[in-house]
Amino acid sequence: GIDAVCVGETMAVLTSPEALAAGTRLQVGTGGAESNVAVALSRLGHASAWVSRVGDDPFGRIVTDAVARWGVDVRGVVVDPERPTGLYVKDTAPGGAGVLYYRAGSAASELSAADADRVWSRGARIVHLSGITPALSARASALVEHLLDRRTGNGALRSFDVNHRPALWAPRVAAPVLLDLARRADVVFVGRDEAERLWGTPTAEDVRAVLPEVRVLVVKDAEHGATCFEGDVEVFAPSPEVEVVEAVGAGDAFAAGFLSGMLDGLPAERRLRLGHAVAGAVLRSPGDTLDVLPDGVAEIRGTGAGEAGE
Ligand code: KDG
Repeated sequence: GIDAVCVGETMAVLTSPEALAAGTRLQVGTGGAESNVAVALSRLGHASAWVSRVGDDPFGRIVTDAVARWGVDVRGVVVDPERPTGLYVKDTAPGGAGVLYYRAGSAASELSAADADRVWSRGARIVHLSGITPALSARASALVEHLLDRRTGNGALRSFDVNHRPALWAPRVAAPVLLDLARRADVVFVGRDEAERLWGTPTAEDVRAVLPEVRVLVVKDAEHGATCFEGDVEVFAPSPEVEVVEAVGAGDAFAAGFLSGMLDGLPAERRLRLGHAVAGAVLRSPGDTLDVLPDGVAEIRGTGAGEAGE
């Protein structure tokens, strides 16, 4: 069976090594928060699938082929002949425009509760969602609500990365929606600064206070570390030092490492360390997606050479 199904929009990413200007050459890549998680889980040896919608255009084929090449099952991706694949431009050079979205009216913005069957038919142990999808459209938001509804899905673990994207919706609008969705999930990932911007919760403990019922809550505090709350237990793991090349996708990699640890039944501290290790690999690379497993993963999992004698 499948270990995890990740649901959400993946776009073609257009990047340039220098700030955008007339004549700049752009490179075509692939980026989507949820498919990034699926790819990293596959890299970590789990059976993962990605469910979404793409346009019947070169970009849709490029992103679907890329995710498939990275080892993810893409049979749940529907091609929509009427709408285009979303695009985003990453202009992260100094003085650059940052991230620009061209995704309104995209094929994936038509995701709806009608897509839920393709998610549940995989019988996955984990369904991973993010707060990007409810910002795409009312119907996409309804899909997320439907997938978080405990009356569906045969007890699959619901994982939700809050992933507030200010370019899609203002904090004031997003805050109550994202809090409500997070409350329904079993595993929640949120950035400390993100939670503060949304819910006015400055510390990890403050975040726990607004999400007390979530089974496993992970609050990530950038280069400082991450805290996992599970029942009454609170575990902190400091972030390793990393020379950051480009940060986009690191949160997805963290989620994948942590979820990998959940699938393997690792204790919280090792799950957090695995998240940090996998995120570190994406921080050190210009792409959004995990390419090569970083050193140290086997040791954290307890399958490394150093553990052989134990
Ligand atoms: O988490 C990384 C994502 O932000 C990036 O891959 C693009 O999915 C994306 C989004 O909606 O921002």
